[in-house]
Amino acid sequence: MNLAELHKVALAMVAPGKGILAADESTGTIKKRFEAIGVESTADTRRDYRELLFRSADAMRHHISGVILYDETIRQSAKDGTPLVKIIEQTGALPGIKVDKGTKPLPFSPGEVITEGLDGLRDRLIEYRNHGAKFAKWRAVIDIGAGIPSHDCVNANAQALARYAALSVEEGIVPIVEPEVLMDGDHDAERCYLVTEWLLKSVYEQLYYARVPLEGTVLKPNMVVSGKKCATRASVEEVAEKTLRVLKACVPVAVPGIAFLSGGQSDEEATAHLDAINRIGGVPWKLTFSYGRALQAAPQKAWAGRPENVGRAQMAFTHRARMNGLAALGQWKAELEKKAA
Ligand code: 5MM
Repeated sequence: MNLAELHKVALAMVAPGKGILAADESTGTIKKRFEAIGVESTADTRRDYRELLFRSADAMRHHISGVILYDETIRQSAKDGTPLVKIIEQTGALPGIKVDKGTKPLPFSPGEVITEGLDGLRDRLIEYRNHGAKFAKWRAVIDIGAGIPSHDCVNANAQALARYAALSVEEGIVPIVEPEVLMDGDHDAERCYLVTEWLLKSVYEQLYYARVPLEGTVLKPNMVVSGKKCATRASVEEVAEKTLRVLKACVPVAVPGIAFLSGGQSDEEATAHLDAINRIGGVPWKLTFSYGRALQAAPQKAWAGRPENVGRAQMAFTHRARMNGLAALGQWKAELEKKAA
C-alpha cells in the first residue's frame, strides 16, 4: 500500500468541477431502468448504452473524474473491440468498481438489510486492480421507519464498510465509503439529520478501529433531505445547511473529498442542492457528485435503445454532467437549465 499514491487518486476523484459517474447498476437494477424506456436488457444493450456514455468526450474530459463500473462492465469491450476501461482511461477519467454484492435481510431485524460481499473480497480486489480499477465502492443501505434503523443494523453495516475499506486500501485501491440513508419514508429532514449523524459517527468509529488511513478514502453520503412521503419539504437552503452541519459534526478533516449520491432526487434538485452546499462552503473537503440516476435519467430517456438517438443521449448526458460540474464549484444557475431545454 502506497498511501501517497492513494491520496493522489482520491484527490483526482474530487478534482475541482468534476465528479463521479455511478454506472454500477447491478443486472437487476439496469433491467428496471431499461424496462422504463422499453429496452430489453442484454449484455449487448447494456454495453451499447454504457459505451455511449463513456464515449461522450466532452462530458468525460471536462466534468467526470471517475466511473464506477459493475463486474460485467469492467470486463466488456466496445463494439470495435476496445475495452470499455480503456475508453474511460483515454478521456482522463479513472475506472472504479462496485465490489459489494448487494443487500440481504438482516436477521431478526424486520425491514432492515445488511450489505454482503466480504468473503473472497481480497482476491476480487486484486483481480479488479489487474483490470485497471483505481477505486472501489461499497454501499450500505439504511432505511428510516417506525423503530428503525436499529443499533444492530447501523453497527453491522458500519463494520462491513470498515472491513471493505481496510481491504481496499491494503490492495492499493481507494475505497468509496457509501453509507446511504434512504429518502423513501415519510420522515422529515430533521429525522434524516439525526439518522445520518448516527450512521456517519458509527462509520468513522469503525474505520478508526479497522486502522483505515482516511487520507486514501472518499466518502459518498446522502444529503440531509425530507423523506419522499413527508408532507413538509425542506428548502434547498435548509438541505444545504443541514448537510454541511452533519458533515462538520462527523467527518474527519483527513478525508480528502466527499461525493454525494443523488438517492432519488430529481435531476435538477440534486444539482441545486450540490450548488447550494458549495456556495456556503467553508469546509476542509472537496464536495462533489457521484450520481447514478441524476446523471443518467435524461440520457436513458433520450436514447430509448435506438442507435439513431445516441447523439441526443450524449448531449443529454453532457448537459447534466456540465450542470453538476458547475454545482461542484458553486457556479450553477437555474437559467442554464432553461436555456438548454
Ligand atoms: C448506480 O446505482 C447504484 C445501484 O446499485 P445496485 O444495482 O446494486 O442497487 C448505486 O449504488 C449508486 O452507485 C449510488 O447509490 C448512487 O446512485 P444514485 O442514483 O443514488 O445517485
